[in-house]
Amino acid sequence: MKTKINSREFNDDTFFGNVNFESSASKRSQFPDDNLPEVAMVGRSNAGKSSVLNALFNRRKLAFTSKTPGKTQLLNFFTITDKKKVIGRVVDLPGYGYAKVERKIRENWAPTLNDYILSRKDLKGCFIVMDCRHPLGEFDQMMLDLLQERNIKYHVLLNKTDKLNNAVKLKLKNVVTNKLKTYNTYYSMNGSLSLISASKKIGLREVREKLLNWIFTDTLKK
Ligand SMILES: Nc1nc2c(ncn2[C@@H]2O[C@H](COP(=O)(O)OP(=O)(O)OP(=O)(O)O)[C@@H](O)[C@H]2O)c(=O)[nH]1
Ligand SMILES: [Mg+2]
Repeated sequence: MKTKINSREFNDDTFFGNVNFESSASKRSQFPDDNLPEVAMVGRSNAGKSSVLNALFNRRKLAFTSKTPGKTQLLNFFTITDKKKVIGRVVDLPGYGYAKVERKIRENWAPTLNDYILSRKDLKGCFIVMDCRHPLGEFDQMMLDLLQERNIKYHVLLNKTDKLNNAVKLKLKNVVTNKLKTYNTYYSMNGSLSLISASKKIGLREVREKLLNWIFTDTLKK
C-alpha cells in the first residue's frame, strides 16, 4: 500500500493536472452518489478555499474566486483522475461566516453545509482554510466540532502568508499549533496545520501529500 503512495511525486503535474469539474449542488439530493473517496475545502468566506484548490491542481480557473466574499454559493464537485481512472473527488464548499451574502442564500446553504459534513459517508478529510490574519475564528471552531462528531480527519491551512513577515509567521505557527494541540487532546483528534500562500504557491507540497494520503489510503484498502 505504501509503495504506491510513495511512488507519487507530490509535485507531479501529471497527477495534479487531472481534475475536472463534475457538478454543482445546493442540496443533498444533488450530491454525487457513489463510493469515491472525497476531500473537502471548508472555511470562512474569502479565506481562499477556491484559490487553494486552483493552486493545488495547477489551474487558474478551475474553481472561481473573487475579492468579494460569498463567491462560492453552491457545493462544487470535481473528480480526480489517475491513469484514466476516476479515483477520488474534491469539493469546494461555500464559505461560512459572511453576513452580507443574501439571507435567502445563506439560509439555504448553512443547513446544506452541515448536512454535507454530517452525512457524507465517503468524506475522508477536510482542509480548513483560514486567512492567516484571522486564524481559528468562532465559525472555524464550530466546523471543528462538526468534524469531531464524525471523527473526520482535518488539516488547517493558514493561507495568505505572503502578507506576513517571517517573524510573524513563526509566532503564528506556534500559537495555532498550541491551540490545535489542546483541541486535539480534548477531542482525541489528530489534526495538523500548514502555512501556505495560494497566490504565491508556497507550502503546497505537504498539502498535496496529505490529499494523496487521504484519497489513496482509502482506494488501496478496497
Ligand atoms: N494575498 C493573497 N490573497 C489570496 C490568497 N489566496 C486567495 N487570495 C485572495 O482572497 C480572495 C478570496 O479568495 P477565494 O479563493 O475566492 O476565497 P473563498 O474562500 O473561496 O471565498 P468564498 O467562495 O466566498 O467562500 C481573492 O481575492 C483571492 O485572490 C493568498 O494566498 N494570498
Ligand atoms: Mg470560493
